[in-house]
Amino acid sequence: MVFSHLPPDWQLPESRATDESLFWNRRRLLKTLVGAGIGAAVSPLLQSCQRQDGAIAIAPSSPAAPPPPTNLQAPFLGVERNRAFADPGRSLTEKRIANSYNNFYEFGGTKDIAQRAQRLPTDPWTVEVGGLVKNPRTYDRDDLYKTFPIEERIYRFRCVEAWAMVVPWLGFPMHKLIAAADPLPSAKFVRFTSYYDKDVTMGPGWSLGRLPWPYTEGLRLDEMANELAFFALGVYGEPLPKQHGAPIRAVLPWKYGFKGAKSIVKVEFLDNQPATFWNTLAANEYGFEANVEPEVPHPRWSQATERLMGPGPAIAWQRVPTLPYNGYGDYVAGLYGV
Ligand SMILES: Nc1nc2c(c(=O)[nH]1)N[C@H]1C(S)=C(S)[C@@H](COP(=O)(O)O)O[C@H]1N2
Ligand SMILES: [Mo]
Repeated sequence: MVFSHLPPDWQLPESRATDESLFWNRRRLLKTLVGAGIGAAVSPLLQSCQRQDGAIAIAPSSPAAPPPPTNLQAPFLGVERNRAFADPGRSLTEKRIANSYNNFYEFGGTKDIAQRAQRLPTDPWTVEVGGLVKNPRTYDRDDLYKTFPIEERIYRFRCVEAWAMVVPWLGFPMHKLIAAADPLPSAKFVRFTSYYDKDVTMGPGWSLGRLPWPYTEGLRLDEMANELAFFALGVYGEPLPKQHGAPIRAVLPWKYGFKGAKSIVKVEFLDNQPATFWNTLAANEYGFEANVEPEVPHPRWSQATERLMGPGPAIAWQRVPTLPYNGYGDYVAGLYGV
């Protein structure tokens, strides 16, 4: 079973080869385990744990340990972790896993786009903030780092494809940008637009040119103003690698991962709900709101549980229950009249 954002009629031969049971194929997994000196002991277990959907389930041997401190690098030296988001209740996903299992459809429909994404030209970079605001402004990369106070937050992350990670982001809450832009009373929504240049992002053999590029996403203004809504400039103590959406991407931990547009070039304040990439492609599969709701199945799979990456030396999946609003209901339920 392919848990892909792309509806079946969009699953071209290339993306059909992206089944995660192929990505995390047995050979690679065994190699990792052998490398860690535990292959021989674990391989019979793997056989018995190979799931029908191809995911490997290994029960965690111990409860989640508190996250280790992140190894901060320049320009993030001295940045503090926000205490409200220091304990996600699960172990941090290993950096090498989060950095190599990505969705970034501009660079292909597979999870292993990290190499290809290195083509993204991030220097110089500008983000144009405008629309219905009193203070339109174009920020370059330095401006982003200097204008907004940067903090670290560990957030749970839930893709609509039912996989999950726990990631330490570095950045600033979106309400800081709202304050700087000073929206007019008529502004009710925001639209984020990702970098797009088909000559750069679409490589040879990659032919999803018919998708509704550029990638756009949006929020209601009150959602954007919520404490959780975050712009990330870094991850795991370092500036965002290109595959994670360098140099700036949105992170909205109570919503499915696709709401978090990567490599943002434009932020526009609008009076109407904007059309968005996945919603335009398949409105019945990807709502505009896209809050994590375990009891509402995706038309092609259940959302009741998720495959959590790691922890431990092996690349492994644990199947864990999905929580309403991804566990962030205390922050956001009020936005939805609950
Ligand atoms: N521009 C752009 N942003 C994007 C995507 C994309 O394909 N293009 N994929 C989204 C999806 S589906 C997910 S799950 C997350 C993945 O983020 P990560 O690869 O950094 O974990 O990015 C989101 N942002
Ligand atoms: Mo996703």
